[in-house]
Amino acid sequence: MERTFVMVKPDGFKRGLVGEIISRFERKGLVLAEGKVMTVSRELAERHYSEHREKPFFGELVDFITSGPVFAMVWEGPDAVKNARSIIGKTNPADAAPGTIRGDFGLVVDYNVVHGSDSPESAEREIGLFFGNN
Ligand code: RTP
Ligand code: MG
Repeated sequence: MERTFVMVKPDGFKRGLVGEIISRFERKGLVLAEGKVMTVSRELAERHYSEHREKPFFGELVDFITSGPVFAMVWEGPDAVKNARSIIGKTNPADAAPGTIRGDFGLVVDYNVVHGSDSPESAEREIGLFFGNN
């Protein structure tokens, strides 16, 4: 059994996509373990995205993720990280297949609706950041 961290980003929250997104993970068979509405502080955003600190888009990414409420979740199941990433789709919605969340609901990379951890190690780190180490 594995855990992953998933977050509906401010664009997805504002558009009322939280229920649709939860439903897609549930239909796949993953199990919701934690979920909460929150606003991400700049400090948390910078820690969450620390791997991207040197990228040209880092400032805009932090501005965006702190711009409004998000819905943070922990999902559990076999290969939870990989299964969640395949439900979410490729980073740029223009490359994401129809049937994925980004393929169905996104247009541009800056507003790609949802985040999913990229490895079991990242998942545990991100769950710790957003939900504490329980
Ligand atoms: P995420 O972390 O949000 O689940 O997305 P990801 O793994 O598919 O993509 P990652 O490389 O980790 O990038 C994190 C987020 O940064 C924004 N981004 N913008 N302007 C750009 O070229 C660019 N590249 C990435 C996206 O919002 C991406 O989700
Ligand atoms: Mg990532």
